[in-house]
Amino acid sequence: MAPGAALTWELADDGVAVVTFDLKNEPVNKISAAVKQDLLATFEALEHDTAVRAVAFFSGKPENFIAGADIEEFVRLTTAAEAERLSAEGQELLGRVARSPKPLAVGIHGACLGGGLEFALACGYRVASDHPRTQLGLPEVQLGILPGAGGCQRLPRLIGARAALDIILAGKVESARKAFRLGIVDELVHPAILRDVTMAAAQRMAGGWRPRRKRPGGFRGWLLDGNPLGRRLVFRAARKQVLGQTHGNYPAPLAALEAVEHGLRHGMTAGLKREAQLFGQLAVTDVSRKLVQIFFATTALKKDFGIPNPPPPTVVSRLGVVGAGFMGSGIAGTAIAQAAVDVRIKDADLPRVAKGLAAAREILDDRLKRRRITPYEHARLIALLSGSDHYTGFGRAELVIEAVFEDLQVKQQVLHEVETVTAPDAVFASNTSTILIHRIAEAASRPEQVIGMHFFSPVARMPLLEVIPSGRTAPQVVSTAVGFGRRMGKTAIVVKDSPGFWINRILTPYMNEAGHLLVEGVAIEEIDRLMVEFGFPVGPITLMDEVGMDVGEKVVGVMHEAFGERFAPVPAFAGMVKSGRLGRKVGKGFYQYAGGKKRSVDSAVYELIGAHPNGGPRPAEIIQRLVLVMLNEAARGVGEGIVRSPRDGDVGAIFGFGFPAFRGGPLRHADDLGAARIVSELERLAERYGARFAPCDVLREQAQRNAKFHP
Ligand code: 3H9
Repeated sequence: MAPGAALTWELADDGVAVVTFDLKNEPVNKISAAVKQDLLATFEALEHDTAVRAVAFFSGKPENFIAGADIEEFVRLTTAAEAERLSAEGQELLGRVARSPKPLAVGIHGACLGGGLEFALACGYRVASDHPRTQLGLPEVQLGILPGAGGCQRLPRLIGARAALDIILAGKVESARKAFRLGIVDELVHPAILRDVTMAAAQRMAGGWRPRRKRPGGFRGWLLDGNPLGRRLVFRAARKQVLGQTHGNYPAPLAALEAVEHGLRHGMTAGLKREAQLFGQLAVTDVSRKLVQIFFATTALKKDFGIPNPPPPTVVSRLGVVGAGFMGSGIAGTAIAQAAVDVRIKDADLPRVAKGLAAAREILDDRLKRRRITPYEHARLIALLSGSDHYTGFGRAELVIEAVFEDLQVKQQVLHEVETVTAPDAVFASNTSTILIHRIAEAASRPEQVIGMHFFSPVARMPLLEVIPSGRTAPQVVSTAVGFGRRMGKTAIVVKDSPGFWINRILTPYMNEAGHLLVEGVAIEEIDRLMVEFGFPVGPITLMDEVGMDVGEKVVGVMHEAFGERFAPVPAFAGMVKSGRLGRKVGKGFYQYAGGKKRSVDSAVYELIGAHPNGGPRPAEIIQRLVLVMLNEAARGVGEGIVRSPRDGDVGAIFGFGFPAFRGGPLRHADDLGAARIVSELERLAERYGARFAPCDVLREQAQRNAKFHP
């Protein structure tokens, strides 16, 4: 083998060549140009070696199979033609693997993603370990591209168009168990016997045996996607769904759909050609560049503890949660589901504890229902959950998170109680959204152990965690909070202890502006529709209903007090709270809710807030006001050091409330618009609508120096 080569092979006694892929000095195996050369040379040698009768292929990495094509390589491409060539070369290589006279069996343990799965699909037989780390999928559309090495062709042929589109169009990654159920994997085994089972399959194939696979989906599968008529319906439905979800902002899913459809209609060769063309077009789009930047930003955050020279985090094996409400139970259930830690919930009385335990359990039941965990794992995890109306069991907790009523005195009282029952080095984290951490810590006997961990609702689904050290928090406490948040599956950003932290700081002016627009006569649905088209998952009025008007009122109040007039609440909103229209949780807000679903706007609301929908400003002006007021506050926040970097600010906004990912986050979007343009627009808006639009110093300086947040 060539020195430094990523692939090595040796011949076992029975004519099976064992190939190992291990990219040296890299944490994961990825397919770069050099690896492609290596693969080609290796397969040529195997083909020519008459002693080789079959091949068994493994990764040399203990926890990773192949993470796909090398992303860094394709972001360097500058033209669609270059990108198309890259895709065609990948297809050619995998075509060769698929046509190889020496049959291949792969043993998959760890992540098998993108080009990695496309490689596995080109092989004759796939064995996967049933380890939780073994995940298979085609996440390409999450990067704004499509599976460009034959994935859009081979996956639908293997598992049927419907199941393949489900994975490709959403960029899904599935557990090995699900992949086995879908027919992507031929055998699912314990990691301890992965090698032996793969070798045995290769031996059988060396003897002429070939796997016989059933038609995907049985008769129903044939009816729907085994014939042209059924397929047409499948594609029509998929296209409609994609457009409904992306509003035309993300070109990759539609292009992937086209690549799959073209291949099934015109055959493999034509399909591959179209796939490569579309890959080429997508790879150089601005959307793809933005999504790749987010991938690298979140990857960097996985290793970043938010402080210089972070001490190793304390390993949390027992978590105490005080407050069995919606947030507390969400934190408890998610901590068990993701980190498998022992959790004890405490609340003032047993009925509340019982309710919290039931809600936490629902998170685990949901995982079971979605078959993310087995009944055995479910039973094991449920056993980790307990609760009480006193603090028994808290003495052994390394971390306690409080999620009690948003009141300084109440929180300080809980802190005092927790300190008396926990070990001196236990961490106390507050899930407050409105109270400053240093204020809570004023009541602490061990203030260095106090920190903020601000989760978002619903905890099980929202991917962001704000970690807020006060000026006195010990570095190890920061590492512990970030580390544990990460184990809970969250992307954690460390933010400054300042009113609203990062997310509420930039959301509040946006929500308030929606209120101003309402009062000026813009219809509720119109405001929401425009922002959904801009790329938000829901509009600001729907978001208010989700958050709850009472919570919103509290947040605005705090911000108004801290920052003055530009945060002044819209008076009309007070009526909503007074009349009990708190939002989804009570079944009525701006919209009506029935059976857990959002229904139409409740027109009675207009009277309540004294507004009369009459059109209001032009759509472009509405969008501009909502977006620029947020960008202005975000820029101001960066200037104040609320986030440690524009990277954290962008990732936070995308994961915290769904700022459109294809725009790269509020600060990248500001860079795209340009500070000079934003400043002049803000000045115009300030003249027309008031000082809340006055451009902040950070933007003014940037405009002067022609500077950017992300140089
Ligand atoms: C593709 O395949 C296109 C094809 O269809 C067609 C082409 C023609 N490339 O996340 P981690 C780096 S597109 C380059 O901390 P984990 C990562 O940046 C690809 N680098 O580890 C980090 O670098 P550093 C489709 C990559 O264990 C280091 O590896 N595939 C790639 O938490 C460790 O990463 C994907 O989208 C890559 N493909 O998670 C999968 N993958 O140490 C992307 C990783 O310098 N990758 N790196 O900061 C992942 O989802 C996760 O990294 C993975 C491991 C689950 C694999």
